[in-house]
Amino acid sequence: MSQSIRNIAIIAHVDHGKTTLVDAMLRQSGIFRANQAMVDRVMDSNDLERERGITILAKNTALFFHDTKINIVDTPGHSDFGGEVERALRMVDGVLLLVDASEGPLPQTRYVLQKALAAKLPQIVVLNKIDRSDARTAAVLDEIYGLFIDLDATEDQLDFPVLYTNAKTGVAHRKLGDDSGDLRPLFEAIVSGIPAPAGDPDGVLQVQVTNLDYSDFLGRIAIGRVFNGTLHRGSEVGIAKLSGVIQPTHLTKLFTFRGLERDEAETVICGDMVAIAGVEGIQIGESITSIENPAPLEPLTIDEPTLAMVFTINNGPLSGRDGNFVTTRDLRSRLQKELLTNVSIRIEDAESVDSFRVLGRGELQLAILIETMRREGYELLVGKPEIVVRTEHGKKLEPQELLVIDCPEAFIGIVMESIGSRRGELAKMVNHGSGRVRMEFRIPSRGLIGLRGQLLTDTRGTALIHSIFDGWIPYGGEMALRPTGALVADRPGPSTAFALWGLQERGELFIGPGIEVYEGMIVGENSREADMDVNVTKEKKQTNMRASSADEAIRLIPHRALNLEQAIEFIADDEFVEVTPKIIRLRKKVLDIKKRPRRWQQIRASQELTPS
Ligand SMILES: Nc1nc2c(ncn2[C@@H]2O[C@H](COP(=O)(O)OP(=O)(O)OP(=O)(O)O)[C@@H](O)[C@H]2O)c(=O)[nH]1
Ligand SMILES: [Mg+2]
Repeated sequence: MSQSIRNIAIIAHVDHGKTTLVDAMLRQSGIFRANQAMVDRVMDSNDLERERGITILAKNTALFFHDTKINIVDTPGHSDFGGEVERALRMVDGVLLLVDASEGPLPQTRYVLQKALAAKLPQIVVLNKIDRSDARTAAVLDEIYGLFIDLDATEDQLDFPVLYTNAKTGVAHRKLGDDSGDLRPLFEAIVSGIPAPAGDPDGVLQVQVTNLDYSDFLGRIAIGRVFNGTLHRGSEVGIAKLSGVIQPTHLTKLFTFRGLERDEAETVICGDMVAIAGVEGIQIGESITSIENPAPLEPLTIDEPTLAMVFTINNGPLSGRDGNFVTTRDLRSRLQKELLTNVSIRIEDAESVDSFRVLGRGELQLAILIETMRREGYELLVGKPEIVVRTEHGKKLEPQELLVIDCPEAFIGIVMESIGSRRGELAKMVNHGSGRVRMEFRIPSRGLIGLRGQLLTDTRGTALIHSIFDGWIPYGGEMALRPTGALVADRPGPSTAFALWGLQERGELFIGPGIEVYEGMIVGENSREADMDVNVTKEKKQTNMRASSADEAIRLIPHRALNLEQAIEFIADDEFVEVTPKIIRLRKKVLDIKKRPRRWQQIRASQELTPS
């Protein structure tokens, strides 16, 4: 029994301030040298996290408060990365449930709290951002009690400590307005409110591996928690494989966490978090135990994926120009590598030998994977996201989401209409009296594909949109597809300003002049329902007119360059997004104008109707 360790995870809805609070905790614990420059949200260490300002991967850190070591897992709040939170909860003895004092509990707050209650982890509720001018702290606390009750919390669980914080300035209060000037009340609440880890340092070794890391120097690194016994550097231990086999291995190096560093250790006793080098072949969810006397821990299970996308090799005419990895073999080995560290992803073979079906929790999760791959030098094509359909007792089921939209009152009508057309049903509407309303819908997950962009347009960028998986419902049949067709290049060549100028009334263009296109590439959105083949390479006929006055006539409306997520949202069933390290293009699946099915949507719909 170790008295001097506490293990906590910080959980919350996206952007409620988890990583900022960890910053403040690290600063105040004296982990950093006084003159050490520290960036904001230092735990969001990978490039994509910094660019997007969100946490994608759960990460460990540790600090000392007096003589107590506090191991902290910072988790992502975006629902697509819920798998990270589920794993983090396996490592800890309690959670800080953070809630924005103005936004209040949102779908992911519900999700993470539900998981924490199910794991019987004690909670400390932290109302953050109390400095916001629109903070409604008391009302939000009521909503949190309501949420606990709604999730069938026991009397004991309802008796949680509450703290009020400003994570940006690093202040925590026991009571609003008390004279606290730092985070001491929070540290004290963690030490007194979260139990010390159980386990016997002399007992049988049990380590659960919840994360993997890789270093060029040390190879694969397993990160996990020692639940029982003691790890000794250099000793022989067994990996309890998911298959039930115990595979012997040698512990080369052990590390514990301290701030952003890892300290080498000779021994790590139960209760602590550890990073272990030398355990080749271990996978997330497996455990490490004694070879002589194995006592494997339950393997980790997490929620199933709900969304799938086909990844295939780039077989377009411009393939291989930008990327280093373009073959089926490259794609397969990269995806297999992803499986090692990303447990909420699955990979299946698709119909053709050079494609794979990648299953995940949401569009953002898959977009992050694609973005990471293109930065590593991969080229690939990805298809339209589709939801995962299940069959249970002979019935076809599809996933449903709880969708929460917060927007100014003026947009209620248009939002309801957009969501209604995607089979969303209003479950609840609350008017906070601030000019904004909060609406809750239940909607098939399919209905969310492309919805975000649409709602932002509908509400002129003012809507806050949050959704979360909410169980399985009977499959509702075909859903309306993208209402517009594509403008499709009918021949290869560089685009010209003259040709684009002639086309811009037809719809919205995705490319500007001087861009190399190929037959079958999508250059814009048609304002009509059908696809339209267009020539974007047309040159103006030479005339005797002076060039300058001729060019004056060409005024191009700025085109809409789609980023990866927008491109994924845009494409229809018969289209691909082409991703290379340098460019994102959209294209038809069938490039050849003569071979391309003309009325693809109707053909598909009639296939749906034919009983197989
Ligand atoms: N006014 C105010 N802003 C805060 C406070 N805490 C965090 N923020 C801001 O809220 C934004 C989100 O903070 P993060 O720490 O990235 O939130 P997070 O919960 O880690 O977000 P995810 O990991 O992506 O779920 C940042 O712009 C912070 O500066 C606070 O107490 N007051
Ligand atoms: Mg974060």
